[in-house]
Amino acid sequence: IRTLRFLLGDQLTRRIATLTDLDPDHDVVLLVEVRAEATYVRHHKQKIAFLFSAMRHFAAELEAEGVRVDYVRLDDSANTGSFTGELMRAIARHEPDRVVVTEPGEWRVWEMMQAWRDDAAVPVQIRDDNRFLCPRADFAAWAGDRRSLRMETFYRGMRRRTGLLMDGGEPTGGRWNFDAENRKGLPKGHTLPERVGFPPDAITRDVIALVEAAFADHFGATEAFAWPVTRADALAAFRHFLAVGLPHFGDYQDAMRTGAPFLYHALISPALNAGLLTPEEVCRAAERAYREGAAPLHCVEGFIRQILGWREYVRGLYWARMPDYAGSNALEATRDLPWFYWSGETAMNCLAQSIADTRAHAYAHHIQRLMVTGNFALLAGIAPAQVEEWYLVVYADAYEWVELPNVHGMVLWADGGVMGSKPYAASGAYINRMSDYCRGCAYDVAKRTGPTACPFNALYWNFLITHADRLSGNPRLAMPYRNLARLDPSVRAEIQAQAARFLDGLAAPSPPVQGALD
Ligand code: FAD
Ligand code: DLZ
Ligand code: SF4
Repeated sequence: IRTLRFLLGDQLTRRIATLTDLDPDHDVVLLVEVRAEATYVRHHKQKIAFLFSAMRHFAAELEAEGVRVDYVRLDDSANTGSFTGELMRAIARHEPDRVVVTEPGEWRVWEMMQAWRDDAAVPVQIRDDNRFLCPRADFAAWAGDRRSLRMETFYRGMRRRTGLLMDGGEPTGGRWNFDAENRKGLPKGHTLPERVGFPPDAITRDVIALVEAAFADHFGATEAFAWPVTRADALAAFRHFLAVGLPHFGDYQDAMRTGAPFLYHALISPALNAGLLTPEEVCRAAERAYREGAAPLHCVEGFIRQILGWREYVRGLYWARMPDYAGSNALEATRDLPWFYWSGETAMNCLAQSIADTRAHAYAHHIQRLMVTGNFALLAGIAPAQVEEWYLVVYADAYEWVELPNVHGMVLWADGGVMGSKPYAASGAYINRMSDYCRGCAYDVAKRTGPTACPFNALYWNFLITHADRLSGNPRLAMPYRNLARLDPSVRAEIQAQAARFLDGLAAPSPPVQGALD
């Protein structure tokens, strides 16, 4: 064997750097299902099933093309359970001249790869991940050692660099950003499109059975599994989004509705992150939809900004600032993650709904992640590492390169402003404006204090009071701090007492444990 090409589970594209010079006559492609990757955090069962199924389908496609594939299954008796163990075993098995891999999506695996270079009996070549539109080195050069890095500046550079939504040197439509038009709530009675689901085929059913047996104690249900696990199905899902979702994507991007986990979102992040779709092709297709008159500019710009802007930006930031990035805790948040993040057992309806969606689908859309589960964790001062682990576990699209900046930086402001100029703290009024959750809630969103008051309200004011030293001078928070200053000191004290009572209650043992102690 000339070259052993080791493909990780989130690198499932024929165009990945690992395979560009593949020689079917002399090379072997290695894919491995390993326990360590499924358990370094205890991923949602659907995430593991999605990835194993996508890996098995991709391996079959390579084989159909005449490529020699060495596929190690989770239940193969000699499986050592880790990337390193399986790579070393495969080197012994095939005796290649060299190993080729593409850089991974997580620092943890990057460190493993450095060790392979030292320890393997043959040379190990690590290639740049050519799926991203901004190479790591280019982002690092842009970032330099600046303390704060704004997405908007980066995004404009990426528009210029790729020519996406550009007319000559100018942004199409004369503006870079149509975010102000992307904040509508859903009108009452508005009918939403159905999700295009992909019911499990025989391979996915096998994998689900394997996951249910091997990872029985992991979070999440598999009954509603409907993710596309091949490139062909991922393309079909994306085409449906282009026709049905994109024309409304911008308008209702921030809306939330009970029993409607998907709204007009694209549902492509698991496929995109695993390699079944490429960011460039989905951006180009969205632009084409605008040019052909199939979707309005503010929707297309909103969509392209998420991928060309946010997605590339968080990936660049992750690699430019790791490993130190994960260690900061600017707001000194230390509270334990409440048990209801796993059980969904809370009277706060917005949280219960978002967590139920997450458990059923390994998915929640952006605003649920940011303004419900995220906002609560920020206001309640939950320890960043615990919140980050939760987000890495529960979503089918979660890898540290994308999860960490979103949680550590955007949601928790634990980086002290590298990513966002201010924390996204909000009271119940925001959730009420953007959703119908409050109508079905045991709490009253209009109240700040008292036994039925929405907890988000006291927590929000308490958050501003607690962090006044750090945040009150921030010009983007001038208005909330002016409102706070207008509150009568007795009202402030009442709010603080309300928040303290609520937060003390969070520390209480979860209901089943309480039952056991009685
Ligand atoms: P759409 O809403 O249809 O958006 C289209 C695409 O834009 C997404 O598929 C995604 O690739 C990209 N995108 C949108 N927002 C972001 C963003 N903030 N960062 C990076 N890409 C973005 N996304 C992940 O892929 N993995 C994660 O682990 C992840 N963790 C998140 C954690 C928090 C706290 C928050 C606030 C956001 C997180 N996101 C993550 C971003 C975003 O919520 C998801 O990408 C999106 O919900 C995926 O669903 P979709 O494909 O329907 O997205
Ligand atoms: C997430 C994941 C899981 C659950 N299992 C595997 C696996 O068995 N084999 C594999 O190659 N990759 C898996 N992955 C994805 C890896 O964790 C991912 O490649 C790294 O986190 C780097 O991004
Ligand atoms: Fe959430 Fe408060 Fe609304 Fe209940 S009232 S759904 S807790 S924001």
